Amino acid sequence: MTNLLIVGNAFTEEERARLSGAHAAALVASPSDIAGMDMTLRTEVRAVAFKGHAPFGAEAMQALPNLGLIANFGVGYDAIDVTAATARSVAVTNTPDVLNDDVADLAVGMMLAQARDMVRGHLVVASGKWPEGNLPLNRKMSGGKVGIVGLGRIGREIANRLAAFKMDIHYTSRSEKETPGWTYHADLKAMAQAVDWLVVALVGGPETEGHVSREVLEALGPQGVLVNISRGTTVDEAAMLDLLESGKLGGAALDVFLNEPDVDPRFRRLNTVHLQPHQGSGTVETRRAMAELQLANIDAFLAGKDLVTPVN
Ligand code: 8YV
Repeated sequence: MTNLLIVGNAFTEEERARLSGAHAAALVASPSDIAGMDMTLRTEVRAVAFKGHAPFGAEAMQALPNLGLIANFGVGYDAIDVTAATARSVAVTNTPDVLNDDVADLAVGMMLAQARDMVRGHLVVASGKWPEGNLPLNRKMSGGKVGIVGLGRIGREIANRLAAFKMDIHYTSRSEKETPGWTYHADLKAMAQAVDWLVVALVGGPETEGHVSREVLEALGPQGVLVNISRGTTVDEAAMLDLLESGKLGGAALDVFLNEPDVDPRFRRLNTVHLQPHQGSGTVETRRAMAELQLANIDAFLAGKDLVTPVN
């Protein structure tokens, strides 16, 4: 009896083997493939292990009449229609906390890479072109002013790291938090005006779509740098590209984009950006911890026990 459906071609060989070693499992590449599966198999499935960013909506859920759990591989579950899941009494779980350090590390690394022009520096040395001349001088990061957009678990890890770089920490959040002397802003545009760096650490989904608007980016200005490690949807990407191209926004360091992995080609022509292929959580250690947490939720559900990290 196949009680687990593995959904998503983003799973590695090892992750798939671990899941199907623990539970009798079938596999499909995407949520949109579920409705086309054999009816008997669809009826057997009680839990889904999901990885990736393809939309998982009501139609895919309906095609699995005995579905009780969608276990997401990732902290962000914006691809899953949680309202539809809740309406069908389908539980959703995610993998919070285990990735906070890696995502925060990458954010800081991207900031340094952007400010210090590290990729071009590497290329100059690696290509043997250093004797032809030095790089133009770059910009100092330590001691600058940074605004964290969304002081959740990842935002706080980023802020803690940047405090060690002697940066002046500002933040927006649903409510003011207890912090060691950091400045709370109720208004994002006002914060953007006050800082040199804006680091987006919001959840994805409709409630944060376009939160970093053209107006906010203009307020950040020609000396400002936008950093995004959350979801491409949180930023008005077209406005960001316009402003980067015209020099009205100083730069960007991005791990996430609107149309991943088909990133807007306009990004490639800019030399004020540092770009990463959505790899914030992409270390061996963290992906293993995420896989373990996903499986722990599936194990608990299929054994009738409490879920480890429920969302709804
Ligand atoms: C992805 C992420 O889960 O956790 C998240 O929200 O965006 C990532 O860690 C990972 O890329 C697998 O899709």
